[in-house]
Amino acid sequence: MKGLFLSSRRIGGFVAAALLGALVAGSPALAHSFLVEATPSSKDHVAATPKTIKLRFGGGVEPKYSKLTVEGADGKVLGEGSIGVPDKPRELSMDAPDLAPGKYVVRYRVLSVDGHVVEGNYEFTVDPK
Ligand SMILES: [Cu+2]
Repeated sequence: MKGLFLSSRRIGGFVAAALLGALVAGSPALAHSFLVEATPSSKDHVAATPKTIKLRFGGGVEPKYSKLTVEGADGKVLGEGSIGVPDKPRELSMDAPDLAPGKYVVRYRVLSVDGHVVEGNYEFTVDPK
């Protein structure tokens, strides 16, 4: 997932560089705030609805311009939010909606402090009781 994103970014960068020349080729790419940890995390099975969904990124993110959503397996948005922690600029969380047993998708679209938007999604499962 991460590797795929990186390589598509690289291809995108290559195309842009071809179009715009050295201007784009010289832009820094290392500081993107990629997702490094999440609770619940990808492919997790949890026994009950988590109180919060928390994501930690590799760099600072701007809560005001970021969004986390939880979707059901049918793609319906069940909850969203973007709560930042002042002394933890790499973390974002949201209050989780009440979730029946089933599969859910956490989707994130965040603005990292270097100005780039990073987006992705992963699945977790609430197990039946
Ligand atoms: Cu970046």
